[in-house]
Amino acid sequence: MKVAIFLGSKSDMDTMKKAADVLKDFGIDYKAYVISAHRAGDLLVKTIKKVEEDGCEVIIAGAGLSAALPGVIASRTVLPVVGVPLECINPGKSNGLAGMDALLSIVMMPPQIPVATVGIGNAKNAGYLAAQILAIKYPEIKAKLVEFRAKMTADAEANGGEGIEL
Ligand code: RP5
Repeated sequence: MKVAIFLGSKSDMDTMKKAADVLKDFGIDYKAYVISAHRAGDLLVKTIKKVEEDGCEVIIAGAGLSAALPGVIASRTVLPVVGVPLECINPGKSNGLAGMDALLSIVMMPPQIPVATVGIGNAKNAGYLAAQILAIKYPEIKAKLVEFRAKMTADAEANGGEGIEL
């Protein structure tokens, strides 16, 4: 397993699945865990150790509301942690501050313990960033990223980037 994805709650699954989908596209092996930093701190610490022992090289963590999860993980490992602030979508419960609460909580880490924070709900970018970090070490992942970017350029050319008539 190269990447561990942590979710603060099962209610975060739909959004965080998008990070997993990107990893799948690049053939990157991952495992996902639902563990709240606030509700199950001991289990979280144990699981961080376990994923390190299993060879994990990058961690993605998504959470909503006060969103301690990515920061707590970063405090417990020197692996790079990519944080995804989530809008809390919970029918019948408060939806928090539309993700601004989680964004500020995750991005405003104290010095020495960084979390690489992507945009609110942008779990896809967490997947791409994890792939780019791994590409430093794995040429096959780098080759796939280069190919993916080349296709983006070709699509942009085909979609008006080479000039259009208006
Ligand atoms: C956060 O609180 C979770 O990441 C989730 O986004 C939010 C609500 O959690 P649940 O009440 O749905 O478990 O910790």
